[in-house]
Amino acid sequence: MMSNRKILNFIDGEYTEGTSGKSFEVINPVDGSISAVVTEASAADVDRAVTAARAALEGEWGQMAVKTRLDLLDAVADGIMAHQQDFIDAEISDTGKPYGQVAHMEIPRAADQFRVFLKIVAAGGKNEIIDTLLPDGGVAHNREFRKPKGVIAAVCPWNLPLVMATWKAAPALAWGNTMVLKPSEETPSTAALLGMVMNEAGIPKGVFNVVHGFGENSAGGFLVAHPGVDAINFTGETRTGEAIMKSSAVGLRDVSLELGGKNPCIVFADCNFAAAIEGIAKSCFFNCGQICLGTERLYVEQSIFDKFVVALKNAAESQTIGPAVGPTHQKKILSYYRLAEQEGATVVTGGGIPKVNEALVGGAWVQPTIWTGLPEKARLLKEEVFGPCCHIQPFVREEDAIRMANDSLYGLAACVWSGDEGKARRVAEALNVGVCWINGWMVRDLRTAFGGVGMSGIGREGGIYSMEFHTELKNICTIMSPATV
Ligand code: NAD
Ligand code: 6OH
Repeated sequence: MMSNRKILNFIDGEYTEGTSGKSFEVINPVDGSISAVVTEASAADVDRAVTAARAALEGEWGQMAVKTRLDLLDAVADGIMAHQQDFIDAEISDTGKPYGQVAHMEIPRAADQFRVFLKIVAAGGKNEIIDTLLPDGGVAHNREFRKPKGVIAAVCPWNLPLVMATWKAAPALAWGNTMVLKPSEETPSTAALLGMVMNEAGIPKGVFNVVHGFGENSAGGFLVAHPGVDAINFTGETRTGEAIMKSSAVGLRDVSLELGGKNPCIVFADCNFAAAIEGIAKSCFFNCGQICLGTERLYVEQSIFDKFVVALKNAAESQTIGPAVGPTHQKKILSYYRLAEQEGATVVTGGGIPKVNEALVGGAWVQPTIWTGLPEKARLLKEEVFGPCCHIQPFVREEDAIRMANDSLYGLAACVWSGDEGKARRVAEALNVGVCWINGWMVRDLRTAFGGVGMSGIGREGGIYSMEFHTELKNICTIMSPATV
């Protein structure tokens, strides 16, 4: 069925068709129907968006009192919640996610992100004053001072569309920058709605712009290559991150990269078994496994291995999950399901497409899947699937579990389940990741540092760490005459 929902670029405070004359379709992954038609931005449209962002920075937004700016962002948070039903409908239509997840977690968190960052800005930075004693008896006061970085390009993935868009927009705007956002071509709807909320909240035109399209030779590529962009904030695949980093080298623009993961989870026999199964089922299957923090490699102490495999199988088979984001990603997940079998895995459960009723057969459905029996060098244990699946490996010695968990080029997140706090901490400290949860998963305090090591990225987002990326630090050195000291 053809949708008549049309999604436009949002440039300089106005929705616009742009100049490319090109458009593309968004597929509803629940049944394969067309949910929207999107206007693709041309290089000229991207240029207009960057130019508008620059003008806003040099105009009203740049001159605005910080308190006024933060009040406007508070109104943006309220505006998201005032339009929450529109955001929920748009997100579900693009992603096929379960209603409760979008309504109770993702949309409220998007609004909250504005509140969290405006509070951090309001609380003030960690700027230092250093006094230098001068030979003439005077003193120089060195005061650290932060300015907005400038025009920020934010390029987002499809797995948590509004959460990711606002995770980028809230700190960028709170620290006084302007921005151009490029949402994923698979999930453009909620970022587009954000333009309306910005206008209603009274954010000056040009501060927040949205351009739609693909990566290379399209809106994403045009945006990251634009010389008017001062810094690029990217979340997505590692390969794309590498391409974006190359782009950012031209003109020496700063870059923040939140990339993929192949996250391990170590389960000791002394864990709270029921809590571990419940938490691990979530970390493997939540959001159809399409979450960078999700678990794909489990290392389970030998003495509980058989019992654990049966219990996680039962948990997997009772999951209600949405579809993958679309047919292309569904194919990618299924190709890994085939690879697992080619590499000799035992399929504990799943491994294919679930039976769905006739109206949904065109959807991007995949089964929650568990494997055992792969050698550690198997490709399946090295590459990110980004689907609802995991492999379970037994271990006997703690050091072997740590070694296998760390045998990855990625290093985003990990989990350790154990009733022995000292052991759990010791293991957590030994894992090469940006975040490690002990006896839980995905507890996110937005003030904490978030990011990965190795192929999982560069830089940290969250709390005061977002300030580092979104501001330029300068030193203002005032030389006081001896008489005034
Ligand atoms: P992707 O890299 O394919 O696309 C992300 C965005 O980059 C899209 O908007 C896309 O259009 C754009 N893009 C692609 N090529 C580009 C180019 N050459 N120049 C500029 N822009 C370009 O990622 P995805 O498939 O949307 O998301 C899934 C991936 O994202 C997974 O690997 C996942 O682990 C990762 N991810 C990481 C985090 C994190 O915080 N570490 C969070 C969410 C997703
Ligand atoms: C990636 O898929 C998940 C990202 C999550 C966050 O950025 C977060 O802040 O929780």
